[in-house]
Amino acid sequence: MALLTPDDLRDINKQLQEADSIVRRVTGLDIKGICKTLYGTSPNSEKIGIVPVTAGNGIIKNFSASLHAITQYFGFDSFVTDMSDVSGYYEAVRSGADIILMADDHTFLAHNLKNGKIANNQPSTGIIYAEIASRNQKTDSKDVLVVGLGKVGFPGAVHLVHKGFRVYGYDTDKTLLKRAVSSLGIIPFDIESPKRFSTIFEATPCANTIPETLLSENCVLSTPGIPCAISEELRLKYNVQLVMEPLGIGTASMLYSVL
Ligand code: NAD
Ligand code: 2YJ
Ligand code: MG
Repeated sequence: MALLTPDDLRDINKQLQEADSIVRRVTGLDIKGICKTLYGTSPNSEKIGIVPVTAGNGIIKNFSASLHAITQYFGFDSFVTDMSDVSGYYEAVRSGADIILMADDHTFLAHNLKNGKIANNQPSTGIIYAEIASRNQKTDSKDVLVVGLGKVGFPGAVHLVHKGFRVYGYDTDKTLLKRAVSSLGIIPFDIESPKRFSTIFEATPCANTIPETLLSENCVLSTPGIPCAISEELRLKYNVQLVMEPLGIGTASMLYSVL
């Protein structure tokens, strides 16, 4: 399980603003607009309690502060508890939180205490990055390549199949690839074949997972995967429309899904 680092979260407001403007250029909607159409929900003065968690590898510097900045960016009323863990959870509920946000090394959840809905960061992230990819305004093609079919990529692939896309999938783990092919009917993709795509969704923890032979001019690469799936050189060479941000887009998806 790849953990976020304080460095990934540096200047989260700026990263979110930049991601928002690319999402707008690619889809015609901003991140809020994507969330509203995806889940059919809108915020209604919900108060969000962010609880730092010390379990496992412990507090990630900037994590709770970044969630605070992200929730404020999306217009939510939010606060970080002074206490951590169980005491922090108690503090959040006693201070009137409607929604709890908290993460250990394995699970990052949003739990709406008012309606009982709960969201997990990994599928929520896969679904929203897949949704952004599916809204590529610059193409009529129904072909989408999904690279990485794990906890984030698989739910994203499911979403694209449900939306009627012709989904090509690739994962270095052949068992995972077989599972996705048999359960979703996606097309197993040979990463060495020279087919160029206008839309790619990538969710792996590795760098340089997309070879040049798959890129087309102005293609959309929607990727929550850290580090980046392509080099800066390839991004510039193909004018790749890169949607990549470390925490905010996935968090927005979680929050709107529990409203
Ligand atoms: P995971 O381990 O469940 O899945 C990753 C998959 O990628 C695995 O199935 C693995 O076999 C595959 N893979 C590795 N190298 C590959 C390669 N070169 N080509 C094709 N497939 C390859 O991990 P996950 O939970 O799905 O997370 C994926 C990435 O998304 C991680 O980097 C994680 O940190 C990141 N993430 C980002 C956000 C965000 O908001 N930006 C949120 C959640 C997760
Ligand atoms: O409260 C804290 O500061 C820490 N306990 C946060 C831990 C954050 N967890 C992760 O980054 C894990 N990868 C699990 C979340 C999956 C989303 N990337
Ligand atoms: Mg994100």
